[in-house]
Amino acid sequence: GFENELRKGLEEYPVKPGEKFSYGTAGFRTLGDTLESVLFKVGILAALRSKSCGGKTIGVMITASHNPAEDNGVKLVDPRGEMLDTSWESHATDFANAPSLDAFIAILEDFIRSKQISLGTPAKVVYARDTRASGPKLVAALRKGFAAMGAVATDAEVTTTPILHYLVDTINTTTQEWNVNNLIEGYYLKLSNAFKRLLADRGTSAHLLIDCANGVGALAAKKLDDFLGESLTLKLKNTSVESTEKLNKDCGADYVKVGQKLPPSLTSELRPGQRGCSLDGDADRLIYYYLDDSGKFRMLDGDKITTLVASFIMRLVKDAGLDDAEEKIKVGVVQTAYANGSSTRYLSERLPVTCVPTGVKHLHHAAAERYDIGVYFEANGHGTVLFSSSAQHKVASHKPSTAAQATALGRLKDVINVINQTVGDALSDMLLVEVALYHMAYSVETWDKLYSDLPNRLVKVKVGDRNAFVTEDAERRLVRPPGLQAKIDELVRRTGGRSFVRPSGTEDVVRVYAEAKETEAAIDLALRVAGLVYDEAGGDPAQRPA
Ligand code: G16
Repeated sequence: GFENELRKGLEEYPVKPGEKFSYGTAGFRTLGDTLESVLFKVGILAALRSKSCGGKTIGVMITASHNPAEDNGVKLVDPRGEMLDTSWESHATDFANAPSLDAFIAILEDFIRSKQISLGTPAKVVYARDTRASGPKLVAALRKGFAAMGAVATDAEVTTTPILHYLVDTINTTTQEWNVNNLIEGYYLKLSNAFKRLLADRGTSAHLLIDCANGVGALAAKKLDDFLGESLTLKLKNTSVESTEKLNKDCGADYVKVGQKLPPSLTSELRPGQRGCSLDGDADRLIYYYLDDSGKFRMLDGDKITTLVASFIMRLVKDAGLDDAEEKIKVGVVQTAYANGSSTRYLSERLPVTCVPTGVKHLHHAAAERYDIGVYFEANGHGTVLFSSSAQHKVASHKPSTAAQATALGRLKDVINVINQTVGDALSDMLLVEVALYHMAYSVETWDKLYSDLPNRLVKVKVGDRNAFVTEDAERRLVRPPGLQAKIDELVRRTGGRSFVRPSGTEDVVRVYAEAKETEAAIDLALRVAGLVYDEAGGDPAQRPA
């Protein structure tokens, strides 16, 4: 039976000649129309992952996040809501690239043996997709993979990536009877109830403009708005989810972060001093901004969010009396090489800071390993806060000795509930920012002025083979191609500033980042380094970055 199902699936979803897939920073990601064969096999892999985790529920999210509308992707979510164990990634790649039924069965058998997976264990999965047009077809292929393995599958339909991560964690920990709609409602209740308590004494309701990137975040933000009542009034823009071609088009968190500018659709919406924010296509990234007195656009990215959130949490820990010798809770920050140098400097003077390679899984892991409370954000706005179980226990059992301590402790408990600890969650992060601003008594300008960003530039270089670029030291240095790093060092030495080069894990490009004291110098450095990369990769001189 099983082999027959596999045969049928592989006949229906063959790997086409020349196709090559790779499980990267955020799973498989490429043109949506090419992904059906991958989804069928991901269905099988997710079921095997569930079996190997003793029948725990595994998540599958179909999305290409901030990437263009015609792209799509898929990633697996492990039982506690975290990204798939990295030791399974190369197997996912092998599965996807198996060219024939025989090759696939050989890989499968070998894999099942090496991981000692007992096929008799039941498999459970929960899956969701974003609003992309290719989504339904990919879901159909995924379900056939589940069916071939006899997995019990729960459909969370069209929802955000962070909600899917939350669902996986909740399904695996709840002791109650559940259905997916109740669990999703529980998510909104958890966030909004804690938020309302934290802002109970604010009085006036604030307005917040949200650019929903014409994606699934629009649906979730609308729902959240209903739960928030008068505690916060959301003004939603770029909510055209039906026009699927508009997804991330001239809007969304990546557009704002990379272009360092306001989406044109918001220019007549945002008034000076008012704050707004952008979500990305699956609502796991968040970028804030405002217009200053002179009408100039000011961006508050993941680094600024880290700074605000870490300061707020450190203050609560201190005010609650949890930073004394006995119960000391250590708060720390995790960043990547993309973090603005000014943010790293500001933060390092106040708390421990760790730098890790790009990809939420790396930040999440470091935050969990190193700190009691780990605040992690990528500069692109993807991040959250992790509370270790010992920190959560200390918060739960701490006996405050003054009324002020009791208040701070109560707030800390609510803050934990506002946060989606499983993964970066734009809507949860947005509530957290609003809470932090209120309790720190910061205006958006005060927040912005905690430190000034160094001017910076991010450039993409299209090369023949991005895998020729290999990094070390948390992606801050290249080890291959040989000799290239020395040339970059020489440029940096001459112009000042900082620059690094790394292959993207989600797009077929090499990324170049540069920052310097002056904008001109940052742009110049980025372009010069991009030129070096281009020459090294032997590209067409006509397309050399300039
Ligand atoms: C994904 C990852 C992020 C990463 C980003 C860009 O984001 O989840 O951790 O920063 O890709 O990665 P790269 O530079 O390797 O292409 P998202 O929001 O697209 O899922």
